[in-house]
Amino acid sequence: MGGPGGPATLGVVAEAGNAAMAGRRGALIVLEGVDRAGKSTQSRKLVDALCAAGHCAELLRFPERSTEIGKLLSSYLEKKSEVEDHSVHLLFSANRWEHVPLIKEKLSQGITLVVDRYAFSGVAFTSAKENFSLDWCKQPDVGLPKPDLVVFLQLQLAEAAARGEFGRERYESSPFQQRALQCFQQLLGDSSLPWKTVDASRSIEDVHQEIRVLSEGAIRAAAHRPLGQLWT
Ligand code: 2DT
Ligand code: MG
Repeated sequence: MGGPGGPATLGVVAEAGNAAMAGRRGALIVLEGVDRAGKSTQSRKLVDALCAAGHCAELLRFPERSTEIGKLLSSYLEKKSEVEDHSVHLLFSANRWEHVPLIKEKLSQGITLVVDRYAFSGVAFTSAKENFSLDWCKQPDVGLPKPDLVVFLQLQLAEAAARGEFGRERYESSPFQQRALQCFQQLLGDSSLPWKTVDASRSIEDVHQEIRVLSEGAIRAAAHRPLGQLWT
C-alpha cells in the first residue's frame, strides 16, 4: 500500500479531501456481537477493503485502552482492580465521549470510521449484571454520534465456544455471555437503529463480503445526510 506519505497514502488523503470538499461526510459503521463472533477480524478486513476500493476508512475500538480512562478500564477487565459496577459503566461511556471530538472531525473530513464495539456492548454487558435496567444503562450514551450502520455478528454461543477457550478477562464466561446476548437481542429489537444481522458462522471471507456490501451502501447513504444522535 506504500509507506507513510507514499503514493497510496497520498491517494487516500486526496480522496478524503475530495469527499470533504464535495460535502460528503464519512459513515460511522459499528460491529457488535458476542465474544469470538469475529468483530476484530472483520473490522480490520473491512477497513482494508474500503481503503483498497478508494474510500478513506479508519479503525476505532471500544474500550480504547490507551487513554487515562482506558487504562482504568483495562486494569478492571484484566481483574487487576475492582471498580463499582455503576462507576465502571460510566467510565466505559466516558471512554466513548472522550473520543467524540475526534469521531466528528474524522467523519466531517470524509473519513469512514469502522468501530469494533460501541454503546451497544456497553449496555449489553452492564445490563447482564443483576439489578441494572436496560434503560438506566442507555442513559450515559444518549446523544453520542449515531451509527449509520450497526452490524450484529450473530453466532450461537456453542459455536463461539468451539472457536477456542475463553480468555482470562472479566466477563469471559458462558453464563455472563449468555445474559449479555439476551440483552443484545433486546437492543436488536429497536427499529430506530440501522441494525443488520449477519450470520457469523460462515467463513471469514463470506462474512466479510456481506459486511463490505452493507458498508458500501451505508457510505453512499450517509454522504449527504447529517450525523444523527444515538437514542434521542
Ligand atoms: P475486548 O477488548 O476483547 O473487545 O473486550 N465492554 C465493552 C463493556 O463492558 N462495556 C463497554 O462499553 C464496552 C465497549 C465487553 C472488552 C470487554 O469489555 C466489555 C468485553
Ligand atoms: Mg475480549
